Amino acid sequence: DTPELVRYYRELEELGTGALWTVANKIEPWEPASPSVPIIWRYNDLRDRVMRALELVTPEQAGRRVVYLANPARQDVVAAVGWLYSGLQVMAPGECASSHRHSASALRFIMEGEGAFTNVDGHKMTLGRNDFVLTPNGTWHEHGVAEGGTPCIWQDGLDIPLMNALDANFYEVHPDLNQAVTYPVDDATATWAGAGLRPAGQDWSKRYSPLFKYEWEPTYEALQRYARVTDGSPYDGVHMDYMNPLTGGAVMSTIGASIQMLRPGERTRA
Ligand code: 1HN
Repeated sequence: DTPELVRYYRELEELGTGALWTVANKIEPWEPASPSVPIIWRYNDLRDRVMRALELVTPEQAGRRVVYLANPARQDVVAAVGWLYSGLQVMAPGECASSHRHSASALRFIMEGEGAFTNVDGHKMTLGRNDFVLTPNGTWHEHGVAEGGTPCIWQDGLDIPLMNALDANFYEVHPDLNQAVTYPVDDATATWAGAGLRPAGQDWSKRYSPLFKYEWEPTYEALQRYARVTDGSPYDGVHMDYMNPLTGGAVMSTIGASIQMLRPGERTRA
């Protein structure tokens, strides 16, 4: 840059402007460029630490006991990768968090424990190991573990960094703290998880899946059945998407979810 250009850039800066040609490659990369770095979080390393939060903080103190996954190259936001947040949450038997909603969409995968439940807009769902559950943007939700259960750990995934980047996130506590159960327990799965069937005349106009809970047994069975007739992807093994049964598309507009099965000895390509 010549002294004249440097002066010019300074003048522009003082006026709250800039010369596009100095930043064009940065703001319009030739290819998508992720600042996140690859990292493996091992459940074996994290599980005991997550459990320790049960003794260290009460739900009242913590709001929720979560150990979040921090991508080391993303110090600017709390993100596991890209614009997605993820964490491991633990709750003890008899605990129930207050109901709330936010513009971030959330999904959860139950890692372990018995007796977990969640209530999404009045649809209470019982949650077992390896179940997958949605709490889409704007839905009231609360989670807990039944008195007779065991400590439960689930992995949360939310599009919090994305919503924050859009200046669109908010968090609201339910006026009644806990919301009523207004439908029969597990009705969403009973209504929308039929094998290729949907209830006649039932409409759904929301932009997320009406099926909030994807149970593990039919999921594992679907993987095994598919594996009988396919070699699977050389990159991803037997790979299936959780879908909105009404559209065949992603479960929510900003976060999709898939399940992968690797068979014994299987090693996939990069
Ligand atoms: C949230 O609402 C949950 O509902 C979990 O359990 C993790 C992380 C950030 C903001 C909201 C939950 C969250 C969260």
